[in-house]
Amino acid sequence: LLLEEDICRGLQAEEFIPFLQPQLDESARVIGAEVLARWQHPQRGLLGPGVFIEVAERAGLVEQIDVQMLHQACHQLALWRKSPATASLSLAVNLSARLLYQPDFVDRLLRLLQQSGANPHRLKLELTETMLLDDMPAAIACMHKLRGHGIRFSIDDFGTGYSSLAYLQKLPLDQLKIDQSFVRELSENGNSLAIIKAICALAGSLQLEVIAEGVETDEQHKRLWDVGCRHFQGYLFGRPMSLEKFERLLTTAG
Ligand code: G
Ligand code: G
Ligand code: MN
Ligand code: NA
Repeated sequence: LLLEEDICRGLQAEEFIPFLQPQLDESARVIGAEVLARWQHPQRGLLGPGVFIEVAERAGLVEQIDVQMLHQACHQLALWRKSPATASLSLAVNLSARLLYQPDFVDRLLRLLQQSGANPHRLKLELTETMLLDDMPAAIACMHKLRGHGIRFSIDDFGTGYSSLAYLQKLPLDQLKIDQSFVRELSENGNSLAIIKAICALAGSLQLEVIAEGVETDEQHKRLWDVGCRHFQGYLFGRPMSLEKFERLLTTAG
């Protein structure tokens, strides 16, 4: 209860901020970042989602965290849009099912994009398979509307849910995100490589982009490359970092 109340207070005080983890393309250029929430707690310091996401979910507060991340992401995209050096950067925001299924979510997000001046084509939403299966028809309708405005969709933690692959035909998707558990076992376990290979082949034939997360070593990077993966995220390229640090990385990597 205490943590719940503290999250409420933190939301009011706007203590939740986005950290950005770089995402790279085939030529190792930074093409954007995943937004990962952090809580700048006045007493406890900087807290990661491990401390608050589950409690926030149970308390029905995670939607508000997501909304605050969306606001800050759109604000940042609008600023980046003004300079040719940053105008093509995209941001991927994690969404909880609860937010996606709010009846006014589509209108609210479209209004946010319009008011912030962000380019909708630079916003990606990360959803999980299990969340989409809760109410597939609603998810499809929502995604079609947003995609009509240029917003893109990625399936997070792909391959870890208990879902069938049938939904891949039905959902308007842009990207599959290979779960880091497969990447982690890449060097030890032949099965992980086979699974990643299959995901890349599947994505290729469905004309979806693939990104691997949790890439920590050159060897993992190379193996992913060899099976056709061309987008990467992981400690090898950068940890989740403050906006200031991310922008410094852009200028030094530029
Ligand atoms: O950085 P990492 O520890 O940063 O994130 C841990 C988990 O928290 C991940 O599964 C990530 O998807 C989730 N997460 C991080 N930020 C957000 C957010 O803004 N909204 C939601 N719903 N989940 C988030
Ligand atoms: O949204 P999602 O569940 O995919 O969140 C990604 C999580 O993975 C975050 O907690 C992030 O900090 C973490 N992460 C990102 N890159 C790496 C990595 O290279 N290695 C490990 N172990 N964790 C990572
Ligand atoms: Mn994610
Ligand atoms: Na993930």
